[in-house]
Amino acid sequence: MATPGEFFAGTPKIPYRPTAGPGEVMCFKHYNAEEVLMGKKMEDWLRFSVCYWHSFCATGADPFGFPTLHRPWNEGTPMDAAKRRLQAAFEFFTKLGVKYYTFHDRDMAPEGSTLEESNRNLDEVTDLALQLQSQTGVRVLWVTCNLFAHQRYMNGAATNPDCHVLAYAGAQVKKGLDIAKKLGAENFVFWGGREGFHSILNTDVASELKHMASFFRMAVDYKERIGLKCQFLIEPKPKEPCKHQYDYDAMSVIGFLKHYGLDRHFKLNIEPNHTTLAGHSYEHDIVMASAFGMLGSVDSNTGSPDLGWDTDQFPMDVKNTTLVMKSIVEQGGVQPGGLNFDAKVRRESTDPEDLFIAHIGAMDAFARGLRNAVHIIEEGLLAGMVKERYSSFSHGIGQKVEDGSATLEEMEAFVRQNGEPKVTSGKQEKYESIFNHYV
Ligand code: XUL
Ligand code: CO
Repeated sequence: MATPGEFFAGTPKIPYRPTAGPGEVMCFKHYNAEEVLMGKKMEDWLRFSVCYWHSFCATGADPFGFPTLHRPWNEGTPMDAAKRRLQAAFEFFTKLGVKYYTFHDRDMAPEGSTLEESNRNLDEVTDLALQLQSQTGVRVLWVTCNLFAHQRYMNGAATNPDCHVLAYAGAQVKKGLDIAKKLGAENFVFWGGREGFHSILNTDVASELKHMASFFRMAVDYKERIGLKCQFLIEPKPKEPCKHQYDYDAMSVIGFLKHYGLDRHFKLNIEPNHTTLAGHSYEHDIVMASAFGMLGSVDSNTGSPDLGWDTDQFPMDVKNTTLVMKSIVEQGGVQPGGLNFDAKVRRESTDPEDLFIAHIGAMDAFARGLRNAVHIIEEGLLAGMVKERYSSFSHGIGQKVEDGSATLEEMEAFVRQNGEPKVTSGKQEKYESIFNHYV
């Protein structure tokens, strides 16, 4: 068994080497943490975070096969393993040069046979987490509660037809919020893993949604009472595990929050693999959430476009990262959120160095995306073309539509006076060609 501090003994701190050759994958060629772009360091634009569940808890087991990833930090009793995992994770964060991590309560410490025992486990392991955080300066981007894995949650947590289960989820979130405060988490995520339904025949949709809103209200209330200063985030996902998930995509979550008057307490944590499962393009929910001032954080992963499930791959496509970073830079950054790698190495990627290679590759893909986005924004060519495309809304009748004061009678009078609008090319291919120039 490796001892703490030696889990990645052969790996030094990952350097920035922009001139490294194509086969050199254990260095950054694009991510230069301290470099300033548009007034902000790269590390502050990108705010990278490593996720605990995929990178340190996962074993590579899938519905068809046994574990393939035999991690030395997962050996020993559940509590021993939890502590060894933390040591390994902090060694990894530090060597990778990432300042944030994310975790579920049940990744951090094993569930006990009672709520009290689970809470004691969490207290004990998070004491060590706090110590490692202060030794290394690594911080918690977000905490979340696992309200989907245990059997009690099979029919939902906040939307369970049995209030006893909802109460259990509430008790778990109460502790999760205490832990978020203890560790100084900057955000707290709710992913409604089992909040949805498989059959409409046994489901009272209106009641379930009302209960979910009530649940969120209790969380907001408790957060305020304990003086927890972090951003609440909801993570949309359209399917898996439920056939229909209530938090289908960015717009359904925004609609839900506005309907129940909760929108000022929450933002969204957008995961592009979930966006593509909803049938949208990679960047769609990032753009939509940002347009409504609701983009809080990003679970930066990707799926396989040819598969219909959540493969949680590391994001390596520079066109996608450019589109994401364009939205983020245009809204002035994503803080206190960040780019959390909710991504797992393939079960066939069995070498410990694959964990580094995957993160480095994805960080470089986002660094390139950031550089591209900054070029696009600083040169302003695309923005100028878009502005021109909408210029009819800056004066006259267009201005009245813009500020919401126009009437249908005015529309009719305008057309009587001006006749048929002229045909104007959308120039999509021109935009695409210009975009390609920057990638
Ligand atoms: C599930 C998923 C979760 C959330 C946190 O698809 O993305 O890991 O990010 O519960
Ligand atoms: Co996620």
